[in-house]
Order: sequence, then C-alpha cells, then structure tokens
Amino acid sequence: MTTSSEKQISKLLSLVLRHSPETIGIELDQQGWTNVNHLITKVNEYGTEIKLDQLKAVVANSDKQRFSFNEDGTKIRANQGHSVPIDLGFIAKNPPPFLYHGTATKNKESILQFGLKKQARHHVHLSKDIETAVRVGQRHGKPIIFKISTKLMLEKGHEFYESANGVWLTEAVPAEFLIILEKDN
Ligand code: HQG
Repeated sequence: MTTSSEKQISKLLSLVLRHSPETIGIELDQQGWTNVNHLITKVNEYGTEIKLDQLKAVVANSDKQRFSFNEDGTKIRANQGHSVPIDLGFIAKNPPPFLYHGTATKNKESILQFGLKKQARHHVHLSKDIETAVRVGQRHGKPIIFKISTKLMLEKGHEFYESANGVWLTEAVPAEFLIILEKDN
C-alpha cells in the first residue's frame, strides 16, 4: 500500500458516504452517519491506506467542507450530495433573495423547458454566488448560469434547506423562476 493523498481519500469518502457504501462494505444509518473506526478499518482493507489523523485532515481541509464528524467524533457523514436514501434532517430556512445554478450550455433548452430537476441527487443544488455557480457548471462543460428568484419561489410554497457546507437545496426549480444570467447582470 502506498500513502494515500488527501484528494484520493476525499474522492473515496465521497463515493462511499454519498453513493455506494457497499463498495467497501460499510453501512450508513438513516441520517447518513457511519462509525469512524469501522470506516478506517474498511478503507484500509479496501487498499487505501488511511489513519485517523489523515481522516481528520481531509474533513478539515475539504475545499467544500464535504464531510462532518458528529459531536464526539465517533461518527462521520457527508454534508450533502447523496444518492442513497438517507434523511439529513434539514429544516426549511429562508435563503437570500437570489441564488444561482451553474450548468453546461448543452442543458440550457431542456432546463428552460422542464426546469431544474434533482437528477440522481436528493435535491437541486444552488449556489449563493456567481463564482461558485461558474465552478459547479464548469464540471459539466461550457458553463451557463441561471439566476433564481427565491422570493417568488417562497411565495409559491417552495422550501429551501442550507447544507452544513453552505449549499442551498430545494426539490426542484420550475422554469418560470429561472433567468439566464447575462454577463452584465
Ligand atoms: C443538470 C458538486 C437538463 C444540472 C458541486 C446539472 C455541487 C438538467 C446536472 C454539487 C436539468 C446534475 C451538485 C434538466 C438539472 N435538463 N439538465 N431539466 N435539470 N440538470 O452533479 O448541481 O464536488 O448532480 O444543471 O459543487 O452540478 O460533489 O448537480 O448540471 O454543489 O461536493 O443536471 O456537486 O459538489 O449534475 O452539482 P449534479 P450539480 P461536490
């Protein structure tokens, strides 16, 4: 086994804590938590060398604060982005008046027709600033940014949740609430 980089560990954690715990033979509880010591054992068995200090460093240094420990540090979970059915216990909260969603230009027509859908995730993910939305959109291709009036959505009864790492989440964004952000807006 070679020493694992934080990036390697972070990618494996994203996979097993959000999408596929069975890959390394762990289970997530209803709120997405898993036991830290058991996780470390299983990650090592899987062939990715990891010690508790490294896990702590990955959690602390994750650029998007992807993971959290529980209060006594015995459990760990992903802050958002799951495709497995878990309940993170989000409480509806009022977002800022505008949020942003970055995606690829190739998705534009479909989104304008059908609105933003959550696809494989539990929610549609929205960013609180344009720079973040651009970074998210670039992952999919040439980026395009939608601006979303959360005020209008709240008036129509839509709910929003803020994940522990500052991503705003909602069930869906119907097309009527989406504006394409032109460069000068
Ligand atoms: C698109 C990263 C066509 C949607 C980021 C997006 C984020 C549609 C893609 C987090 C559509 C789903 C989430 C429609 C939605 N027609 N395309 N009707 N509705 N889409 O990756 O928001 O690195 O599941 O625009 O920072 O890109 O994982 O969602 O392009 O916070 O921590 O379907 O993932 O964080 O893609 O990214 P994703 P996302 P992590």
